[in-house]
Amino acid sequence: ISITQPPQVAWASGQFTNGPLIRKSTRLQNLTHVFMDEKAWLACDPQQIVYDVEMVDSAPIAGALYTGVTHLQPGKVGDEYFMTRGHFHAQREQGEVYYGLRGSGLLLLQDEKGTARLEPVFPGSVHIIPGFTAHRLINTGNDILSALAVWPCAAGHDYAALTQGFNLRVVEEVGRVQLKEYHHD
Ligand code: PAN
Ligand code: ZN
Repeated sequence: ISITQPPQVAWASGQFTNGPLIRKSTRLQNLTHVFMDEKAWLACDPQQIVYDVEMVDSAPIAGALYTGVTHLQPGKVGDEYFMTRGHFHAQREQGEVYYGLRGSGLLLLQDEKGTARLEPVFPGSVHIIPGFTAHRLINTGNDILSALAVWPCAAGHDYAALTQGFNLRVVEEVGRVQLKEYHHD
């Protein structure tokens, strides 16, 4: 009989201890054409980290699941809040679950017809992301937004399908969170 120590996550911070872990940082320079205001994006520090993903290094064998935490920094490009790039799964039918750990923000969900909706993300929030649904985290708060995700290794990521972007954007106007319909030209 063997007892194996599993990875451990601190719920309050989303920090993992006891790997095996993989880390990836996404900086403003990696987020070309993601934010609405191109001029404002060019004026930002390209090296600034927008989000880090730390995930358990699991073997992508049939039926396996990945677990990872996204830490999304507070900030804006122009008046648009920092957000993840967002994606459909390459295997469109594959779903995912997000759990809010700290901070406050929004989960943007958009189906293949382009219909968008939002769920508030907060410590303890549970988000069932169905298949055929693109997803993106948006940090509308002043602190780091951390959320844990579990998804099938087989799902894959399709970023290219969203080159037209999401139809709904979240901006700060006169100090308040505002939603804007957005259609790329
Ligand atoms: C998450 C995301 C993570 C980063 O683990 O990959 O939040 O967002 P982008 O992948 O859109 O840059 C997930 O949804 N995995 O499927
Ligand atoms: Zn996903």
